[in-house]
Amino acid sequence: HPEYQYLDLLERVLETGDERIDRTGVGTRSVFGSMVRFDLSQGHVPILTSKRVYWKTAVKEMLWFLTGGTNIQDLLKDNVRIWTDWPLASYRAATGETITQTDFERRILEDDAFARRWGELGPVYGKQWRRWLGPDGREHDQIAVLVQLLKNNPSSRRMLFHGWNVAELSDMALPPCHMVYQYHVTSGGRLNCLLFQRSVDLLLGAPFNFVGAATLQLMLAQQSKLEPGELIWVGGDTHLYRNHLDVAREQIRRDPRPFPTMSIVRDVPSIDDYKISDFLVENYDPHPAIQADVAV
Ligand code: UFP
Repeated sequence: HPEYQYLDLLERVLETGDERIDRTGVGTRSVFGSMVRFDLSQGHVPILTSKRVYWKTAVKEMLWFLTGGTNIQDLLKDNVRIWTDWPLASYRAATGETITQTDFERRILEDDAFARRWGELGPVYGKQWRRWLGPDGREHDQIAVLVQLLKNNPSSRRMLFHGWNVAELSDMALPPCHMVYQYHVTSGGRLNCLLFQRSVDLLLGAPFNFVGAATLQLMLAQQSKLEPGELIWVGGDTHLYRNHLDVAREQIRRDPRPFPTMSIVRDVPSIDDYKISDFLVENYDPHPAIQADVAV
C-alpha cells in the first residue's frame, strides 16, 4: 500500500530524527531529505487513511491559492480556519488583547476594515502564483503560463511555478513551505508533478500538502486534456514536533486502507472556475481523526 511510504517516514523520523530546537520553540525530531511517490493514474488520491484527513479543507485552501487571495477573510467565509493562527498571534502581540480565536475570526468576518488591517498574510502563495511582481512593475501569472505550456508545448522542461520570491519573503506571514511545483508530460499524455517542500510538519502539514498537490494536478490535467500520472513529493527538513511524537506512534500502529478516489464531476472551462462542489471523493473509509496542536 502506498501509504506505507508515509508511515515508514513517520517511523524514520521518530527513530533516527535529529533532536533540535526550531523557530517555534516547540522542538522537533527531523530528517533532511525525503520522498514519496503516488500513482494517480487509476483515480486514487493520497488522502491518508491511517487517520481522517479533512480533504475538503485542503481543496478549499488550494482553490483559495488559485484566486490569488492573501487575506484570511476569504478562507473564513469558506469555514477554513487553518491560517488564523498567524494573524491572531500578530494581533495579540500588537495589541496585548487576549482575544479568543473565535472572537477574532468573527471580527474578521463581520468587519471588512478590521479584516484588511489584521487578516492580511502578506504576499503568500496566491500572490506569487498569480501576480509575481517583476522589477518593471508587471505582474506575472505563473499558473496561466503553466496551463498554456501544458497545452501547447508539453515536452517543455520549464513547466513550473515557484513561491519563493526572495525580495518579498520578509513581508509574508510564513514563507512558502510547498515551494516549487514542476510538471512533466509523458509521451502517452500523462501529467506528472514533482513538488519540493522545503519544510514539512509531517503530522499536520504533509497530509494536507499531498491533497492540495493532487487536487491541483487533477485540475491541470483536466485543463490540458491530459490524464493524471504520478505525484512525486520531496521534502527538505522533514520533522515531527515533540508534542506530536506519541500520536505519531499511535498512527504507525494502524493498518492503512485503500486510498479513496477523487474525480472532477464537471467539465470546468478554466483553471479559475473550480468550486469545492466540483470534487467528488468516493470510498474514503479512514481510521479516526488524530487531535494535535499546530506550532505557530
Ligand atoms: N508547514 C507545512 N506545510 C505547509 C505549511 C507549513 O508542513 O503547507 F504552510 C509547516 C512546516 C513547518 C512550519 O513546521 O509549518 C513552517 O515553519 P518554518 O517556516 O520555520 O519552516
